[in-house]
Amino acid sequence: MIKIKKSELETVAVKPSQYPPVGLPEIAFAGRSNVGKSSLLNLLTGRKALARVSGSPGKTRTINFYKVNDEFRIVDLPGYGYAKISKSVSENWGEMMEAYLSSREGLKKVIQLVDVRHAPSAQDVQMYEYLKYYGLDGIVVATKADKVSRNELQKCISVIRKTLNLSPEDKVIPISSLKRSGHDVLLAEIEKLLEE
Ligand SMILES: Nc1nc2c(ncn2[C@@H]2O[C@H](COP(=O)(O)OP(=O)(O)O)[C@@H](O)[C@H]2O)c(=O)[nH]1
Ligand SMILES: [Mg+2]
Repeated sequence: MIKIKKSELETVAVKPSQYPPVGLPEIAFAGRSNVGKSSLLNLLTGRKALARVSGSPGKTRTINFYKVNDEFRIVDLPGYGYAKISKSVSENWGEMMEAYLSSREGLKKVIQLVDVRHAPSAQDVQMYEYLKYYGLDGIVVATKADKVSRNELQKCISVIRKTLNLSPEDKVIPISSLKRSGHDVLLAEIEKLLEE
């Protein structure tokens, strides 16, 4: 299993000219604002405050590139689904995502995060369709797994599978950043991707 020994915020970008140089494989995280992307990043890297965890959703309007072990990058994509943003901001979000997802060299996979408790939203479904279109789909993380009981968990996962229209080979990995559980499964998947 990979051990994350070193991690740092390398670059904050809003357009391709600001991306870090290609050459390292990248794994990106996508999901609605407040779904738990920053918390998961901190859990994976074993750092309390590498990524800023926010009580008020919708703050991250940038693509954040984190360099891990000088070997690969985890890329925190801007969150979607925050109601209070203006039209120009959401258009800009679309352009930013398109620019990154459509042509980023070295991008191996986009891990989509959804809240375990709720059926994925229309925007989650749309995001996943988009990932499929680019061949970047296949791994979904169900966040905040501590919020449901063991019994409920399987039911929640099957709702996620149905709503996102997942294939049997697609993976749904429940993780709790609060209880610090499940991330080993994701790390093993990331390791596999990096070996490909
Ligand atoms: N109970 C619980 N809360 C979480 C978990 N992960 C994140 N949160 C909370 O959800 C909120 C949003 O988290 P954040 O990581 O900033 O989400 P982001 O907007 O997707 O980056 C914060 O209040 C976190 O403390 C989790 O695994 N369990
Ligand atoms: Mg965040």
